[in-house]
Amino acid sequence: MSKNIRRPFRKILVLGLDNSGKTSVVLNFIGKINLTNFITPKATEKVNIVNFEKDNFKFEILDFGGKEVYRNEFLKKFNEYITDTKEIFYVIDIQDYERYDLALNFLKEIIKRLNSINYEIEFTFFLHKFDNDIFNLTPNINDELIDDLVEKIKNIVPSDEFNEIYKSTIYTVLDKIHVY
Ligand SMILES: Nc1nc2c(ncn2[C@@H]2O[C@H](COP(=O)(O)OP(=O)(O)OP(=O)(O)O)[C@@H](O)[C@H]2O)c(=O)[nH]1
Ligand SMILES: [Mg+2]
Repeated sequence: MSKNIRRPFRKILVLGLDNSGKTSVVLNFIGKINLTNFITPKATEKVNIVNFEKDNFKFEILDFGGKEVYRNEFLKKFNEYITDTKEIFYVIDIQDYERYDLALNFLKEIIKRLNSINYEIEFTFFLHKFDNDIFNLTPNINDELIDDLVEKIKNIVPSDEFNEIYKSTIYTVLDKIHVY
């Protein structure tokens, strides 16, 4: 007899702008936390599908390319991609504060489409690259800026669709700080 145990299936879409750290978050999630994996990941083209088992779940993770062309392609084929999806990981590069609005606009487009088909989903947000204090490259990032970003996210996403908002960084992969 085959040992084909049916595990619960969980499909996750990983979305956000280009260079926000989506692929790095996925590598972290699937346990590839050797730092060399994070040094020079190639920009994702279209979408990369990762199948993975963890905590008795079978995960199918769709790691999308975040460049404008791929974001538009995703929105165009939204209904196809969303089928069977339980959760969206939405990744925002907190050091890229000049593109917060662009990141929020893409989020709005996703919510609009979810609403139009009445599709309920869980969201987990990664306020990623939370290591500006380590390198001191982006001193403009302060608590006020982050609080404002969190408020804006909460205003866009229906409260019953919230899972969590994390601060995350590949430099302390085991240290996720729960902020909501
Ligand atoms: N400082 C810092 N850099 C990071 C972090 N995570 C990823 N990076 C860097 O950010 C760049 C982009 O990371 P990716 O994971 O490829 O980003 P992506 O969102 O998958 O990009 P696309 O595939 O183009 O959409 C890489 O140079 C990473 O090394 C982080 O936590 N902190
Ligand atoms: Mg990528």
